[in-house]
Amino acid sequence: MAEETIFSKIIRGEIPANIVFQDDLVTAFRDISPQAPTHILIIPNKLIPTVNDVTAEDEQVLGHLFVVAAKIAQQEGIAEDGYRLVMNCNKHGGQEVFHIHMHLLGGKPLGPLLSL
Ligand code: DGP
Repeated sequence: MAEETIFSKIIRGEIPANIVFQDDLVTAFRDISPQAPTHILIIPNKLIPTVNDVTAEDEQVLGHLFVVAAKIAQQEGIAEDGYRLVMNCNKHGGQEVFHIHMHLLGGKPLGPLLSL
C-alpha cells in the first residue's frame, strides 16, 4: 500500500487549499509555490504515487485529468493564448510529491520547455 501524501489530506479537506474544481475522480487546486500567473495542480483522488505505477485501470481517471485541465484553462481565461501541462516522475523528473499530479501552467509566455 503506497504511503499517503499531503495531497490526500487536501482531497479530503483536512488541510486548506485553494480548490478550483473537484468531482468523484479528480481534485484541482492552486500550487502553493506558483511558477506562473496560473499554476494549478490537477490530481486523481485515487493515490497513484508515480507515472510508473499507472495501470490500464487508471485510463479513465487519467483521461479525465485532461478534460478537467481544458475546462480550467477556459475558466482561467488562458485557453486561447495557451498553456503547458507537465507531469514529473521520480528524481530525474523533479517529482517532490508522490501522488501523481498534472501541473497546469499559463498566463504568460512560458519559454522553452527545459532549463537544464
Ligand atoms: P512536483 O515537483 O511535480 O512533485 O510538484 C509538487 C508541487 O506541489 C510543487 O509545485 C509545490 C506543490 N505543493 C507541495 N505541497 C503543497 C501543498 O501543501 N499545497 C499546495 N497547494 N501545493 C503544494
